[in-house]
Amino acid sequence: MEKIYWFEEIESTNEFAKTLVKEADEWTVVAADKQTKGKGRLGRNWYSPDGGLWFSVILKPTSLSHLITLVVGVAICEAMKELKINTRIKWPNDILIGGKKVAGILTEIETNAIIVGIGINLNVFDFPDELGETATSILIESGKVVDKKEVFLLVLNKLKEKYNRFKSDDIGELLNEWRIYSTTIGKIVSVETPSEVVNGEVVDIDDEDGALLLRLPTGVIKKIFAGKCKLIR
Ligand code: BT5
Repeated sequence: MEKIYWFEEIESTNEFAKTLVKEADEWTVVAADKQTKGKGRLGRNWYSPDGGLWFSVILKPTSLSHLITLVVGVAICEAMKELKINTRIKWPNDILIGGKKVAGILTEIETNAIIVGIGINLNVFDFPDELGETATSILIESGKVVDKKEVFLLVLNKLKEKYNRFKSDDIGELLNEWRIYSTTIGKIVSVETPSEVVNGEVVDIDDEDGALLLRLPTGVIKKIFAGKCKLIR
């Protein structure tokens, strides 16, 4: 059984999860109605008002790999499908509706655990100006207010199902599921990695580690492990 901490307000559920991670059992969950310092990747901010679903899960798999981000993406898309909402995944961690971001995943690898942070814009009406063009919510897309706890349990259950398969080494099939939701494969993209910007066509993701396989204009296939991906066409 999981242990769930649910706060009305917190700085960041990922940061709080970090304070528990050493002693915590797997499936310790930290959730909050609102975050005052929600985090994205690489120090970016994550807008986390009331109405959204913001939570972090502590997992302790034997191999601590970023592949888990892809597995979580599939779990979120499947949960959304049950709500009759079609979502797609932009590698590695953006969940989109009609090209706009509805959810994000922040995977942080600690010494003995992985903290998976999930943010889903559920009942969020509007966004700050800088996100107006790129972000959306379930409420904006469907016109319906959804039950936060119900979506939380749905996502958590999907995550358990996928994670059990991940642990039993069913990676190939999970990656196939990821490919079905992907909006990145076959596209021309520009990827900003920590060290450079690389343009090319996405041919696939790597079966071993989920890295992006990019065909450069020279024809060479380059493996990208981390970065921010912009769709060009
Ligand atoms: C992410 O980062 O997409 C990871 C988001 C993870 C949030 C969860 S909420 C629970 C847990 N606790 C935390 O503190 N974080 C996790 P990244 O790919 O770096 O995207 C960040 C960018 O998305 C920002 O720079 C904005 O451009 C945009 N953004 C910020 N807030 C957004 C929102 N609510 N909806 C859509 N886009 C947003």
